[in-house]
Amino acid sequence: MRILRYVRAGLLAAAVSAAMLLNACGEIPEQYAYDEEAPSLREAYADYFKVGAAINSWNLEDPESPEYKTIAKQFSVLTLENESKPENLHPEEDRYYFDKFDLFVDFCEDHDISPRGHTLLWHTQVPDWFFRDNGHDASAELVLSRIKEHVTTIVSRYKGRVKTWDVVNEVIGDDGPLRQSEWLRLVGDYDGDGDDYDYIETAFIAAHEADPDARLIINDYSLETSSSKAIRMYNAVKKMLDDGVPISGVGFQMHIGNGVDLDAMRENYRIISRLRDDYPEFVIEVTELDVNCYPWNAPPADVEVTKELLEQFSKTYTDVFTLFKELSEDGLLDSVVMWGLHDGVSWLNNGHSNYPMLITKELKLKPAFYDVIKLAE
Ligand code: 9MR
Repeated sequence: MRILRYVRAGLLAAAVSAAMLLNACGEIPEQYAYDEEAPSLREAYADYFKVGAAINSWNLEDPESPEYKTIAKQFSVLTLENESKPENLHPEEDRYYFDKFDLFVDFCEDHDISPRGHTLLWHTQVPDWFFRDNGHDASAELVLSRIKEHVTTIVSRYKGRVKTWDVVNEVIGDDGPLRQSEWLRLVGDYDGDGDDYDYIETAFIAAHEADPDARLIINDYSLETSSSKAIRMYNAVKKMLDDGVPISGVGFQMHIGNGVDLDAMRENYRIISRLRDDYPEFVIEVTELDVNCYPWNAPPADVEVTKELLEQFSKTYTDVFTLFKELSEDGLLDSVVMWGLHDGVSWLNNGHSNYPMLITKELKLKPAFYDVIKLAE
């Protein structure tokens, strides 16, 4: 036990001195993300794409707080991390709670930031009432009419103000074509046309009718690393587009590991971008980028911030931003959102502290932040 503690302390000391070394060389200034002289991601990437983060409404309450100032300075697009999901916006069938989302949209308008709506439908963070009728399974008709009412009410409230919606989240299967969810189980192939996309189609059609100018996204994870999942996404979207369903683009969540195979990733983006062959306006968005520095399936322990990790981390971020620039130059990508404001609030801190964002938990800029800024120049 004691030996382990000494090993951990030694590694921590090594990590700290690695960070100090960088500063002592004068390469990395000690800056906070909200400092006036600090570089701004939104400014650096203005010619390529909007850059943003997932935040929470409590970050927007005090204009003097470091979080508020960081958000206003660094970002041109924002997502609410949890407060615009079905369980929060629409927890009971006849009750909506819009106050947090209203505050968020007002803040965005005051700061020339694009608000994203995340997410109209998901298999998780969704209240059970959608699927039940007097203690029994709801019929397909009832589920579809509830989807229509839910989507119409929310999208029409923010018509012209929230220009992009994640209409459905994580509906593609990890093995089969679609995820097995309550939506799928209860609605199935309702129109009898041979596919099971009916609940997804209903959501997109309702969103489009409520705001014909809104960008409507189908959002999912692992598209960048699993070509079979990217192909399943391509097939589903192609079929729906051919059937006239108004899908504007695919969201790549991009919850990635520390170290990427850029060529393989580029190929997976190409699979989705082939939708442009028939639908020239089709877009891609990056919706939830973060870099998990913790190996999958390893037992909980804090990430050791070694020199090697720092270098790999910077390389991972610059690799993916290199790809984003290419996609932007091809006219495919105009929005990149990171999933969290700083390390301290990332969802990846479960049971151990992680190092996934470009900004530390003290709101200091990391070396990788400066590398990403340099890449834009
Ligand atoms: O970051 C969100 C976390 O606070 C919630 O507990 C979690 C609930 O499942 O959802 C997280 O956000 C998810 C996003 O909405 C969809 N893609 C995966 C994200 C990380 O889990």
